[in-house]
Amino acid sequence: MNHGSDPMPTLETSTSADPSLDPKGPIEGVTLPDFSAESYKDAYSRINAIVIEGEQEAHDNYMALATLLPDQAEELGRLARMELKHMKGFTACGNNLGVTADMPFAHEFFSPLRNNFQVALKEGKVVTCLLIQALLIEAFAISAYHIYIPVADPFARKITEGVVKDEYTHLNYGQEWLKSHFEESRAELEQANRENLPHVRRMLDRVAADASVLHMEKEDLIEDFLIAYQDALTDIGFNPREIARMAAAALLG
Ligand code: PL3
Ligand code: FE2
Ligand code: FE2
Repeated sequence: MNHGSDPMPTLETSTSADPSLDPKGPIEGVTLPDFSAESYKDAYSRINAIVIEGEQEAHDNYMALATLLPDQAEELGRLARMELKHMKGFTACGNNLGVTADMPFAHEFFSPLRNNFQVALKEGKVVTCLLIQALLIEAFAISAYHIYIPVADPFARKITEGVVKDEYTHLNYGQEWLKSHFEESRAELEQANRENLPHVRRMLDRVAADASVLHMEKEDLIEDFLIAYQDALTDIGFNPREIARMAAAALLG
């Protein structure tokens, strides 16, 4: 990955609680795209829509989880509200660039994970719902936002830096719940991983060409996603061999 620490001229100087984000602005080896190019705006119309739709669905998913975990309703409601704030932030990013988000594309993009979440919800499968939303979708968001920050326009960069900190608290929420129910959740987690990780891989494949127009490389997205996801699985209680087997599901799907 290309997170260097060269003291280049700065875009802005906000510091971040996340040490993997370089607060010094442009990084050696990173060239910023032309944010006003038609090709940039075209790719952004789909990526921006994916992010807006993802944040909206994250809101809906936490509200749905609250019906399965009524004693957690207050905390889940708090997470859901953060997602709406993220959605508004990313809507502003599109408006700022004069881009119209392609929402029908994004709605279809999320349909495999949305459908699997809805089926699990109807069956009362909390563990599967948490794996899909709090682990897979949040890890996907964290990787995307990390890789986006160094190549974002200054307005979007500021917003994304704030959002990514929140996403860690969402990943952590799922992690803590699953950790404290590990033995009884293990089999369902493995099954849900097998059924959903291949969808994440296909989502990454589908977004790669547009992401590259934004100067985000697929290899970096995959690397960052796997780091966040594997860290979460380790914390929950899986051993390295089990995690390797779970990650391999992405190749088989
Ligand atoms: C959870 O809180 C939100 C889920 C959102 C999913 C985001 C997936 C993003 C994939 C595209 C990467 C580009 C990021 C650019 C940001 C404008
Ligand atoms: Fe979010
Ligand atoms: Fe989130």
